[in-house]
Amino acid sequence: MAERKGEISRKTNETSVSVSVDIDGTGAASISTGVGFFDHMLDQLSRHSLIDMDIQVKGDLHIDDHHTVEDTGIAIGQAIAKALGDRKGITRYASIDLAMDETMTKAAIDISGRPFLVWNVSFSAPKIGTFDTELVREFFQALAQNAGITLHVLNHYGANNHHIAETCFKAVARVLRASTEIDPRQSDRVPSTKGMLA
Ligand SMILES: [Mn+2]
Repeated sequence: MAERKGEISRKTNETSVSVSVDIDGTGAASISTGVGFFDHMLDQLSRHSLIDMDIQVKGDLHIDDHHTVEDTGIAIGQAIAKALGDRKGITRYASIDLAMDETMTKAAIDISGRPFLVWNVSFSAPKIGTFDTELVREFFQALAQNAGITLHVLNHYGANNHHIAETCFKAVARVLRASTEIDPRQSDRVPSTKGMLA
């Protein structure tokens, strides 16, 4: 099978982002965004998707974390889209209900080529440490848009905001893993009656 790797470098007046991914990796991560909590979440994304991720970001953190988080999501999304190429052979659909202590979060994915995010998650506090909780959605919006995936995330319940955020990243990681896995029963064709997904 051809390698499924993607590399994106993106530079604006607000951020400088370089991302490389290997879909068929082991979850090896080298991540530095300058935002501690975000690094912790991206580490989960890599570890539980088994997608190797090298993510190096320098952003305008003197303003806030917004541009850094959004632009990292854009670059990861673009890198994944590039790595998936024509999406031939992929499983395409996956969903999971992921538990972590008192929290339960569902993620459902369609590697459709059609970007869409349905976000049904709320936080009881505006911050986790110094991290703005509203940026969790911003990240997944940028990811879904740029990867060309339909992504639904629903928090069923939970009390701790760190857990709620972390279950979102872990659940999306697991559905990314399952949906990008090659389906041995149709490994040489695109899983769509349209004949294309890209
Ligand atoms: Mn944690």
